[in-house]
Amino acid sequence: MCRICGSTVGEFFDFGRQPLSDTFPEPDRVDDEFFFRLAVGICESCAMVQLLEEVPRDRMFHDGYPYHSSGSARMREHFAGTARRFLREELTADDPFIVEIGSNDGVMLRTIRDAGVRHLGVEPSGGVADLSRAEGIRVVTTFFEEESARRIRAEDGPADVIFAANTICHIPYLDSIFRGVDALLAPGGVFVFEDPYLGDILELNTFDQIYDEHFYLFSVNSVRAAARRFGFDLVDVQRLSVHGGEVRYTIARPGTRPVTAAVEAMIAEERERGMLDHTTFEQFGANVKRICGDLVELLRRLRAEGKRVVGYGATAKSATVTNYCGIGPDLVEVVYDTTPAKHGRVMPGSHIPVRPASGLTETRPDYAILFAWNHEEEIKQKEKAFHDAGGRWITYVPDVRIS
Ligand code: DWN
Ligand code: SAH
Repeated sequence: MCRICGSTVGEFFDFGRQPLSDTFPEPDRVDDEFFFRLAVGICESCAMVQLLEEVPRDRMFHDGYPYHSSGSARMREHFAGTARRFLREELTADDPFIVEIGSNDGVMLRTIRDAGVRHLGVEPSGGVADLSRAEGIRVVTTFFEEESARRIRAEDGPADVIFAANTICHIPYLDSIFRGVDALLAPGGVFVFEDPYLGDILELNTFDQIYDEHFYLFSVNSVRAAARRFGFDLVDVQRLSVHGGEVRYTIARPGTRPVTAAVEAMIAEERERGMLDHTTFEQFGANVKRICGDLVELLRRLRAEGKRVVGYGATAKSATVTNYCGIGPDLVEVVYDTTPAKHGRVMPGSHIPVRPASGLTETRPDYAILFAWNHEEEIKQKEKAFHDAGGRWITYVPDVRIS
Protein backbone atom coordinates (compact mmCIF):
# COMPACT_ATOMS: atom_id res chain seq x y z
CA MET A 1 0.00 0.00 0.00
CA CYS A 2 1.33 3.46 -0.95
CA ARG A 3 2.84 5.32 2.04
CA ILE A 4 1.53 8.60 0.58
CA CYS A 5 -1.99 7.95 -0.68
CA GLY A 6 -2.90 4.38 0.33
CA SER A 7 -3.38 3.05 -3.22
CA THR A 8 -1.81 -0.09 -4.67
CA VAL A 9 1.92 -0.12 -5.36
CA GLY A 10 2.94 -2.10 -8.46
CA GLU A 11 6.27 -3.83 -7.79
CA PHE A 12 8.77 -3.51 -10.66
CA PHE A 13 12.03 -4.88 -9.26
CA ASP A 14 12.99 -7.28 -6.48
CA PHE A 15 16.61 -7.24 -5.26
CA GLY A 16 15.83 -10.05 -2.82
CA ARG A 17 17.28 -10.38 0.67
CA GLN A 18 19.50 -7.39 1.45
CA PRO A 19 21.37 -6.21 4.57
CA LEU A 20 21.40 -2.76 6.19
CA SER A 21 23.55 -0.69 3.85
CA ASP A 22 25.28 1.39 6.53
CA THR A 23 25.94 -1.27 9.17
CA PHE A 24 29.52 -2.49 8.82
CA PRO A 25 29.93 -5.49 11.13
CA GLU A 26 33.12 -6.42 12.93
CA PRO A 27 34.69 -9.41 11.11
CA ASP A 28 33.90 -11.84 13.95
CA ARG A 29 30.31 -10.58 14.36
CA VAL A 30 28.73 -11.29 11.01
CA ASP A 31 26.22 -13.86 12.25
CA ASP A 32 23.50 -11.51 13.47
CA GLU A 33 23.12 -9.21 10.49
CA PHE A 34 19.64 -7.85 9.80
CA PHE A 35 18.16 -8.64 6.38
CA PHE A 36 14.99 -7.48 4.65
CA ARG A 37 13.40 -7.82 1.21
CA LEU A 38 14.52 -4.92 -0.97
CA ALA A 39 11.83 -4.48 -3.61
CA VAL A 40 10.70 -1.32 -5.34
CA GLY A 41 7.42 -0.31 -6.95
CA ILE A 42 5.36 2.60 -8.25
CA CYS A 43 2.01 3.75 -6.87
CA GLU A 44 -0.75 3.23 -9.40
CA SER A 45 -2.44 6.42 -8.30
CA CYS A 46 0.12 9.09 -7.23
CA ALA A 47 3.15 7.59 -9.07
CA MET A 48 5.39 7.72 -6.00
CA VAL A 49 8.23 5.20 -6.42
CA GLN A 50 8.90 3.53 -3.08
CA LEU A 51 10.20 0.44 -1.32
CA LEU A 52 7.71 -2.29 -0.51
CA GLU A 53 9.23 -3.13 2.85
CA GLU A 54 10.18 -0.59 5.50
CA VAL A 55 13.18 -1.06 7.81
CA PRO A 56 12.60 0.25 11.38
CA ARG A 57 14.31 3.66 11.56
CA ASP A 58 16.31 2.96 14.75
CA ARG A 59 18.06 0.07 13.01
CA MET A 60 19.44 2.48 10.39
CA PHE A 61 19.94 5.78 12.22
CA HIS A 62 21.64 5.52 15.61
CA ASP A 63 24.78 6.56 17.49
CA GLY A 64 26.96 4.37 15.29
CA TYR A 65 25.70 5.70 11.93
CA PRO A 66 28.96 5.80 9.98
CA TYR A 67 28.32 8.24 7.09
CA HIS A 68 30.04 11.60 7.44
CA SER A 69 28.78 14.13 4.90
CA SER A 70 31.96 16.22 5.13
CA GLY A 71 34.09 13.40 3.69
CA SER A 72 33.90 14.87 0.19
CA ALA A 73 35.39 18.25 -0.78
CA ARG A 74 32.81 18.67 -3.51
CA MET A 75 29.94 18.11 -1.09
CA ARG A 76 31.47 20.58 1.38
CA GLU A 77 31.53 23.16 -1.40
CA HIS A 78 28.02 22.28 -2.53
CA PHE A 79 26.54 22.80 0.94
CA ALA A 80 28.55 25.96 1.64
CA GLY A 81 27.01 27.33 -1.56
CA THR A 82 23.54 26.20 -0.51
CA ALA A 83 23.91 27.94 2.86
CA ARG A 84 25.18 31.14 1.23
CA ARG A 85 22.16 31.15 -1.06
CA PHE A 86 19.78 30.85 1.91
CA LEU A 87 21.63 33.66 3.70
CA ARG A 88 21.32 35.85 0.63
CA GLU A 89 17.79 35.04 -0.50
CA GLU A 90 15.72 33.76 2.44
CA LEU A 91 17.34 34.60 5.76
CA THR A 92 17.12 38.36 5.35
CA ALA A 93 14.45 39.37 7.90
CA ASP A 94 15.19 40.42 11.46
CA ASP A 95 16.62 37.50 13.50
CA PRO A 96 15.90 34.77 10.92
CA PHE A 97 15.81 31.06 11.87
CA ILE A 98 16.73 27.98 9.80
CA VAL A 99 16.14 24.32 10.71
CA GLU A 100 17.95 21.47 8.99
CA ILE A 101 16.48 17.96 9.01
CA GLY A 102 19.30 15.39 8.89
CA SER A 103 22.15 17.85 9.50
CA ASN A 104 24.65 14.99 9.92
CA ASP A 105 28.13 16.33 10.82
CA GLY A 106 27.14 19.96 10.17
CA VAL A 107 28.31 20.19 6.57
CA MET A 108 25.68 22.83 5.71
CA LEU A 109 25.00 24.50 9.08
CA ARG A 110 28.71 25.31 9.54
CA THR A 111 28.34 28.23 7.10
CA ILE A 112 25.14 29.41 8.84
CA ARG A 113 26.96 29.31 12.20
CA ASP A 114 29.80 31.39 10.73
CA ALA A 115 27.25 34.01 9.64
CA GLY A 116 25.88 34.16 13.20
CA VAL A 117 22.36 33.23 12.08
CA ARG A 118 19.99 31.36 14.42
CA HIS A 119 19.80 27.67 13.45
CA LEU A 120 18.96 24.19 14.65
CA GLY A 121 20.00 20.81 13.25
CA VAL A 122 17.68 17.86 13.85
CA GLU A 123 19.79 14.73 13.66
CA PRO A 124 18.88 11.36 15.21
CA SER A 125 22.31 9.76 14.64
CA GLY A 126 24.13 10.70 17.84
CA GLY A 127 27.71 10.22 16.64
CA VAL A 128 27.51 12.64 13.73
CA ALA A 129 25.30 15.04 15.73
CA ASP A 130 28.04 15.19 18.41
CA LEU A 131 30.67 16.00 15.78
CA SER A 132 28.69 19.06 14.67
CA ARG A 133 27.95 20.09 18.27
CA ALA A 134 31.69 20.06 18.98
CA GLU A 135 32.02 22.69 16.24
CA GLY A 136 29.55 25.00 17.97
CA ILE A 137 26.57 24.09 15.78
CA ARG A 138 23.22 23.90 17.58
CA VAL A 139 21.65 20.47 17.12
CA VAL A 140 19.10 18.18 18.79
CA THR A 141 19.60 14.43 18.64
CA THR A 142 16.16 13.31 17.60
CA PHE A 143 14.06 12.33 14.58
CA PHE A 144 12.20 15.16 12.87
CA GLU A 145 8.47 14.37 12.86
CA GLU A 146 5.29 16.13 13.94
CA GLU A 147 5.96 15.93 17.67
CA SER A 148 9.59 17.14 17.63
CA ALA A 149 8.64 19.90 15.16
CA ARG A 150 5.95 21.17 17.54
CA ARG A 151 8.49 21.20 20.37
CA ILE A 152 10.93 23.25 18.29
CA ARG A 153 8.17 25.70 17.34
CA ALA A 154 7.26 26.16 21.00
CA GLU A 155 10.86 26.74 22.08
CA ASP A 156 12.38 28.62 19.12
CA GLY A 157 9.46 30.11 17.21
CA PRO A 158 8.72 29.73 13.48
CA ALA A 159 11.41 28.78 10.96
CA ASP A 160 11.96 30.86 7.81
CA VAL A 161 13.65 27.93 6.10
CA ILE A 162 13.38 24.20 6.74
CA PHE A 163 16.05 22.41 4.73
CA ALA A 164 16.94 18.75 4.18
CA ALA A 165 19.46 17.10 1.85
CA ASN A 166 19.43 13.40 1.14
CA THR A 167 17.11 12.88 4.08
CA ILE A 168 13.44 13.33 3.11
CA CYS A 169 13.71 10.35 0.72
CA HIS A 170 14.86 8.34 3.78
CA ILE A 171 11.62 8.99 5.67
CA PRO A 172 8.57 6.77 4.96
CA TYR A 173 6.33 8.78 7.35
CA LEU A 174 6.04 11.84 5.08
CA ASP A 175 2.59 12.67 6.46
CA SER A 176 4.12 13.34 9.87
CA ILE A 177 6.97 15.32 8.27
CA PHE A 178 4.53 17.61 6.48
CA ARG A 179 2.43 18.08 9.65
CA GLY A 180 5.69 19.00 11.39
CA VAL A 181 6.57 21.46 8.63
CA ASP A 182 3.08 22.93 8.92
CA ALA A 183 3.57 23.45 12.67
CA LEU A 184 7.06 24.92 12.38
CA LEU A 185 7.25 26.91 9.13
CA ALA A 186 6.73 30.70 9.22
CA PRO A 187 3.73 31.83 7.10
CA GLY A 188 5.97 33.01 4.23
CA GLY A 189 8.75 30.45 4.77
CA VAL A 190 10.02 27.67 2.53
CA PHE A 191 10.62 23.96 2.97
CA VAL A 192 13.50 23.01 0.64
CA PHE A 193 14.79 19.49 0.11
CA GLU A 194 17.09 17.77 -2.38
CA ASP A 195 17.25 14.07 -3.13
CA PRO A 196 18.33 11.64 -5.87
CA TYR A 197 16.15 12.13 -8.95
CA LEU A 198 14.22 9.21 -10.42
CA GLY A 199 14.80 10.59 -13.92
CA ASP A 200 18.58 10.30 -13.50
CA ILE A 201 18.34 6.89 -11.84
CA LEU A 202 16.39 5.53 -14.82
CA GLU A 203 18.57 7.22 -17.41
CA LEU A 204 21.93 6.29 -15.88
CA ASN A 205 20.83 2.88 -14.55
CA THR A 206 22.07 3.86 -11.11
CA PHE A 207 20.25 0.98 -9.48
CA ASP A 208 22.56 1.18 -6.45
CA GLN A 209 20.64 4.28 -5.36
CA ILE A 210 18.07 1.73 -4.24
CA TYR A 211 18.81 0.47 -0.70
CA ASP A 212 17.20 0.41 2.76
CA GLU A 213 17.68 4.13 3.54
CA HIS A 214 16.35 5.36 0.19
CA PHE A 215 12.70 4.63 0.80
CA TYR A 216 11.45 7.00 -1.91
CA LEU A 217 12.80 7.72 -5.39
CA PHE A 218 11.26 11.12 -6.08
CA SER A 219 10.09 12.63 -9.36
CA VAL A 220 8.72 16.14 -9.78
CA ASN A 221 5.32 14.67 -10.58
CA SER A 222 5.15 12.54 -7.42
CA VAL A 223 6.53 15.26 -5.13
CA ARG A 224 3.97 17.75 -6.44
CA ALA A 225 1.19 15.23 -5.74
CA ALA A 226 2.51 14.57 -2.22
CA ALA A 227 2.87 18.29 -1.43
CA ARG A 228 -0.70 18.94 -2.58
CA ARG A 229 -2.03 16.03 -0.57
CA PHE A 230 -0.41 17.40 2.58
CA GLY A 231 -1.63 20.97 1.99
CA PHE A 232 1.39 22.63 0.35
CA ASP A 233 2.48 23.90 -3.09
CA LEU A 234 5.56 22.76 -4.98
CA VAL A 235 6.76 26.17 -6.17
CA ASP A 236 10.17 25.50 -7.70
CA VAL A 237 12.49 22.72 -8.84
CA GLN A 238 16.16 22.83 -9.70
CA ARG A 239 18.37 20.07 -11.07
CA LEU A 240 21.62 19.37 -9.25
CA SER A 241 24.56 17.33 -10.49
CA VAL A 242 25.71 16.01 -7.08
CA HIS A 243 25.34 12.33 -6.06
CA GLY A 244 24.65 11.25 -9.64
CA GLY A 245 21.80 13.71 -10.29
CA GLU A 246 19.32 15.20 -7.85
CA VAL A 247 16.43 17.64 -7.77
CA ARG A 248 16.01 20.43 -5.20
CA TYR A 249 12.33 20.96 -4.41
CA THR A 250 11.00 24.21 -2.92
CA ILE A 251 7.70 23.89 -1.09
CA ALA A 252 5.58 26.72 0.34
CA ARG A 253 2.18 27.29 1.87
CA PRO A 254 -0.52 27.57 -0.85
CA GLY A 255 -0.63 30.90 -2.62
CA THR A 256 2.35 32.42 -0.80
CA ARG A 257 4.83 32.12 -3.68
CA PRO A 258 4.50 32.08 -7.48
CA VAL A 259 5.02 28.67 -9.06
CA THR A 260 7.99 28.84 -11.46
CA ALA A 261 7.73 27.57 -15.05
CA ALA A 262 10.37 24.94 -14.22
CA VAL A 263 7.81 22.83 -12.33
CA GLU A 264 5.44 22.34 -15.25
CA ALA A 265 8.33 22.02 -17.70
CA MET A 266 9.90 19.15 -15.74
CA ILE A 267 6.56 17.38 -15.32
CA ALA A 268 5.96 17.60 -19.08
CA GLU A 269 9.45 16.25 -19.69
CA GLU A 270 8.84 13.36 -17.27
CA ARG A 271 5.67 12.46 -19.18
CA GLU A 272 7.50 12.58 -22.53
CA ARG A 273 10.32 10.43 -21.21
CA GLY A 274 7.83 7.75 -20.18
CA MET A 275 8.46 8.05 -16.47
CA LEU A 276 4.91 6.83 -15.84
CA ASP A 277 5.07 3.91 -18.29
CA HIS A 278 5.43 0.29 -17.26
CA THR A 279 7.84 -0.41 -20.11
CA THR A 280 10.30 2.16 -18.74
CA PHE A 281 10.50 0.29 -15.44
CA GLU A 282 10.71 -3.10 -17.19
CA GLN A 283 13.62 -1.79 -19.24
CA PHE A 284 15.29 -0.51 -16.07
CA GLY A 285 15.03 -4.00 -14.56
CA ALA A 286 16.56 -5.55 -17.68
CA ASN A 287 19.42 -3.01 -17.53
CA VAL A 288 20.13 -3.89 -13.88
CA LYS A 289 20.45 -7.57 -14.77
CA ARG A 290 22.67 -6.83 -17.77
CA ILE A 291 25.02 -4.56 -15.79
CA CYS A 292 25.36 -7.09 -12.97
CA GLY A 293 26.05 -9.86 -15.46
CA ASP A 294 28.71 -7.80 -17.27
CA LEU A 295 30.35 -6.73 -14.02
CA VAL A 296 30.61 -10.20 -12.55
CA GLU A 297 31.89 -11.59 -15.87
CA LEU A 298 34.63 -8.94 -15.95
CA LEU A 299 35.62 -9.54 -12.32
CA ARG A 300 35.78 -13.32 -12.90
CA ARG A 301 37.92 -12.85 -15.99
CA LEU A 302 40.35 -10.53 -14.19
CA ARG A 303 40.56 -12.97 -11.29
CA ALA A 304 41.28 -15.84 -13.72
CA GLU A 305 44.05 -13.73 -15.27
CA GLY A 306 45.57 -13.38 -11.80
CA LYS A 307 44.86 -9.66 -11.49
CA ARG A 308 44.36 -8.00 -8.10
CA VAL A 309 40.99 -6.24 -7.90
CA VAL A 310 39.94 -4.01 -4.99
CA GLY A 311 37.00 -1.71 -4.32
CA TYR A 312 37.11 2.04 -3.59
CA GLY A 313 34.45 3.74 -1.44
CA ALA A 314 32.52 1.61 1.07
CA THR A 315 29.31 3.36 0.08
CA ALA A 316 25.81 2.54 1.22
CA LYS A 317 25.05 2.16 -2.50
CA SER A 318 27.62 -0.62 -2.88
CA ALA A 319 25.65 -2.88 -0.53
CA THR A 320 23.09 -3.33 -3.32
CA VAL A 321 25.74 -3.94 -5.99
CA THR A 322 27.77 -6.47 -4.03
CA ASN A 323 24.82 -8.36 -2.56
CA TYR A 324 22.52 -8.35 -5.57
CA CYS A 325 25.25 -9.13 -8.12
CA GLY A 326 26.92 -11.67 -5.80
CA ILE A 327 30.32 -10.01 -5.40
CA GLY A 328 32.27 -11.23 -2.37
CA PRO A 329 35.90 -11.33 -1.18
CA ASP A 330 36.61 -13.96 -3.88
CA LEU A 331 36.17 -11.27 -6.58
CA VAL A 332 37.02 -8.04 -4.73
CA GLU A 333 39.54 -8.67 -1.97
CA VAL A 334 39.26 -5.40 -0.03
CA VAL A 335 37.43 -2.04 -0.17
CA TYR A 336 39.44 1.11 0.57
CA ASP A 337 37.68 4.06 2.20
CA THR A 338 38.57 7.27 4.05
CA THR A 339 35.99 6.86 6.88
CA PRO A 340 37.67 5.79 10.15
CA ALA A 341 34.41 4.29 11.50
CA LYS A 342 34.35 1.79 8.61
CA HIS A 343 37.97 0.63 8.98
CA GLY A 344 38.59 -2.87 10.32
CA ARG A 345 34.94 -3.71 9.62
CA VAL A 346 33.49 -5.73 6.76
CA MET A 347 31.01 -4.71 4.08
CA PRO A 348 27.38 -5.53 4.89
CA GLY A 349 26.29 -8.92 3.58
CA SER A 350 29.29 -9.52 1.31
CA HIS A 351 31.84 -9.33 4.17
CA ILE A 352 34.59 -7.83 2.03
CA PRO A 353 37.08 -6.20 4.46
CA VAL A 354 37.21 -2.38 4.61
CA ARG A 355 40.60 -0.70 5.04
CA PRO A 356 42.01 2.87 5.00
CA ALA A 357 42.20 4.49 1.57
CA SER A 358 45.99 4.82 1.78
CA GLY A 359 46.10 1.10 0.90
CA LEU A 360 45.36 1.93 -2.73
CA THR A 361 48.74 3.53 -3.37
CA GLU A 362 50.56 1.40 -0.81
CA THR A 363 49.53 -1.97 -2.23
CA ARG A 364 49.11 -1.01 -5.92
CA PRO A 365 46.33 -3.31 -7.08
CA ASP A 366 45.71 -3.76 -10.83
CA TYR A 367 42.07 -2.63 -10.77
CA ALA A 368 39.81 -0.69 -8.42
CA ILE A 369 36.06 -0.81 -8.76
CA LEU A 370 34.78 2.67 -8.00
CA PHE A 371 31.79 2.15 -5.70
CA ALA A 372 31.77 5.92 -4.97
CA TRP A 373 31.22 6.71 -8.68
CA ASN A 374 29.35 9.88 -7.68
CA HIS A 375 32.68 11.31 -6.47
CA GLU A 376 34.56 10.10 -9.57
CA GLU A 377 36.30 13.35 -10.45
CA GLU A 378 37.39 14.11 -6.89
CA ILE A 379 38.64 10.58 -6.24
CA LYS A 380 40.47 10.18 -9.56
CA GLN A 381 42.29 13.41 -8.87
CA LYS A 382 43.14 12.45 -5.29
CA GLU A 383 44.28 8.96 -6.28
CA LYS A 384 46.17 9.99 -9.41
CA ALA A 385 49.25 8.02 -8.29
CA PHE A 386 47.25 4.78 -8.61
CA HIS A 387 46.43 5.45 -12.26
CA ASP A 388 49.89 6.83 -13.06
CA ALA A 389 51.38 3.56 -11.78
CA GLY A 390 49.21 1.60 -14.23
CA GLY A 391 46.16 0.96 -12.04
CA ARG A 392 42.77 1.09 -13.76
CA TRP A 393 39.32 2.10 -12.54
CA ILE A 394 36.21 0.01 -13.11
CA THR A 395 32.83 1.74 -13.11
CA TYR A 396 29.47 0.09 -13.70
CA VAL A 397 26.95 2.88 -14.30
CA PRO A 398 25.55 3.58 -16.81
CA ASP A 399 27.59 0.63 -18.18
CA VAL A 400 30.58 -1.45 -17.16
CA ARG A 401 33.69 0.44 -18.23
CA ILE A 402 37.45 0.43 -17.55
CA SER A 403 39.32 3.74 -17.50
O1 DWN B 1 21.84 9.37 1.00
C1 DWN B 1 22.86 9.12 1.57
C2 DWN B 1 24.13 9.72 1.04
C3 DWN B 1 24.09 11.21 1.02
O2 DWN B 1 25.22 9.33 1.80
C4 DWN B 1 22.93 8.24 2.77
N1 DWN B 1 21.82 7.35 2.78
C5 DWN B 1 24.20 7.46 2.94
C6 DWN B 1 25.34 7.95 2.11
O3 DWN B 1 25.38 7.18 0.93
P1 DWN B 1 26.77 6.65 0.32
O4 DWN B 1 27.51 5.94 1.38
O5 DWN B 1 26.45 5.92 -0.91
O6 DWN B 1 27.43 8.09 0.03
P2 DWN B 1 28.74 8.55 -0.73
O7 DWN B 1 28.86 10.00 -0.53
O8 DWN B 1 28.78 8.08 -2.11
O9 DWN B 1 29.91 7.82 0.10
C7 DWN B 1 31.22 7.96 -0.26
C8 DWN B 1 32.08 6.95 0.49
O10 DWN B 1 33.37 6.95 -0.13
C9 DWN B 1 32.28 7.30 1.95
O11 DWN B 1 32.36 6.10 2.71
C10 DWN B 1 33.62 8.02 1.96
C11 DWN B 1 34.36 7.38 0.80
N2 DWN B 1 35.28 8.28 0.11
C12 DWN B 1 36.61 7.91 -0.02
O12 DWN B 1 37.02 6.84 0.44
N3 DWN B 1 37.46 8.78 -0.66
C13 DWN B 1 34.81 9.44 -0.41
C14 DWN B 1 35.65 10.32 -1.06
C15 DWN B 1 35.15 11.60 -1.64
C16 DWN B 1 37.04 9.97 -1.16
O13 DWN B 1 37.86 10.72 -1.74
N1 SAH C 1 22.19 15.93 4.92
C1 SAH C 1 23.37 15.12 4.87
C2 SAH C 1 23.15 13.71 5.45
C3 SAH C 1 22.46 12.71 4.60
S1 SAH C 1 22.44 11.08 5.30
C4 SAH C 1 23.91 15.04 3.46
O1 SAH C 1 23.22 15.40 2.52
O2 SAH C 1 25.03 14.57 3.29
C5 SAH C 1 20.79 11.01 5.94
C6 SAH C 1 20.70 11.63 7.33
O3 SAH C 1 19.32 11.70 7.71
C7 SAH C 1 21.39 10.81 8.42
O4 SAH C 1 22.34 11.62 9.09
C8 SAH C 1 20.23 10.36 9.32
O5 SAH C 1 20.59 10.22 10.67
C9 SAH C 1 19.21 11.46 9.09
N2 SAH C 1 17.79 11.15 9.35
C10 SAH C 1 17.10 10.03 9.10
N3 SAH C 1 15.80 10.15 9.48
C11 SAH C 1 15.66 11.41 10.00
C12 SAH C 1 14.59 12.14 10.57
N4 SAH C 1 13.36 11.64 10.69
N5 SAH C 1 14.84 13.40 11.01
C13 SAH C 1 16.07 13.96 10.90
N6 SAH C 1 17.12 13.30 10.35
C14 SAH C 1 16.92 12.05 9.91
